[in-house]
Amino acid sequence: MSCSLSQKLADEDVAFEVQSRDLSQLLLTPLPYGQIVELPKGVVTFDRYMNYKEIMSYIEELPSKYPDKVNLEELGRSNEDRPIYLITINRNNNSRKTEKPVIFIESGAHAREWVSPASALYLVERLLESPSLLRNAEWRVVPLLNPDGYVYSWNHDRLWRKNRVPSSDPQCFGVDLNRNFAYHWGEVGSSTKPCSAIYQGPHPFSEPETQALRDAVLEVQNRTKAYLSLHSYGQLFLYPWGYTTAVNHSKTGELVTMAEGMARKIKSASGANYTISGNTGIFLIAGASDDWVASLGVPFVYTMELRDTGNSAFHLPEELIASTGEDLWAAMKYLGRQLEKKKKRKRN
Ligand code: 0X9
Ligand code: ZN
Repeated sequence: MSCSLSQKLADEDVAFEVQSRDLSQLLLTPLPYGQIVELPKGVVTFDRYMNYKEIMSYIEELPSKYPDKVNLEELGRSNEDRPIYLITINRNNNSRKTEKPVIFIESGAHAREWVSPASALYLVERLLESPSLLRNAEWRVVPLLNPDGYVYSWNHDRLWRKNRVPSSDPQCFGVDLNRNFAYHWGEVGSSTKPCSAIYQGPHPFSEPETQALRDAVLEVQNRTKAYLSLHSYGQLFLYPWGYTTAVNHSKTGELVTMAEGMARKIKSASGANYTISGNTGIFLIAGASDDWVASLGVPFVYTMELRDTGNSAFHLPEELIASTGEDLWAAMKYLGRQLEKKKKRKRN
């Protein structure tokens, strides 16, 4: 964006967001994504972004590859009738009577943030290799909350954000799923206009995608100890409340300490800097999933904005997918172990 344009917008008091510092580069580079040689069934890669079909094929093969650890559930279907999956990872998954604490991961709410579902799948792979982290927790991962948007961002508009529901305006599609949750819905940082990128929807939980997530969260509400909403970009841990600066979350101290621990682990694993931020006003937004989950009483809730800090924005280079996955893995190992320690301390 040229200086004069951003100056003009600022002068006119028009809120704007820089989505790409060099749009021509992004749009003129022929996207290789239409022409990739598709992976064989059930195979995963973090060397490049996987298309929708590949992601589905990997997810759908998991239960037969790991029958004792993985349970796959279809939570519902998107507006365009694609499945919304929940992957549950546990030891001895066959006995579903487990009452272990749950760590819940939500990813892929925003279509263009491709590194979010990629990192969630990276985490799934790591968890399946790490039985010790499954001993005392059950991991629940919704890897692609917005499949319709993801497909649209591959085939039509790389920077698409919302789902693809038709609206009252025949020209405009999509609800911002992260504005559609029923906690202070429709307040700050969201729009009533269907053409806006942050359209909140006609009412809270109006979308099949958010309904599916709502029901999955409510099912394990009492035993969920941590919830992570994965987005990009910015390298941030954001904790509630995100809808206001007027109220502090009652557990702010603990939320910050845990986030500091996660950021420290990432720093020593990869050198990447993640900043911790509460309701500082950068992301004053109502109707996001994080606040709704925190309002249920889940103690450790974060939105994690993954890499980078703005150089490539939503089009994070493929070489950085695995490192971003490692960031998440380092953070989740720490979180999992801290929750174990807390539980032990409580018991003694
Ligand atoms: O705006 C969002 O939904 C998130 N940022 S993004 O750039 N990935 O779109 C931030 C959500 C943070 N949560 C709250 N403020 N409640
Ligand atoms: Zn996002």
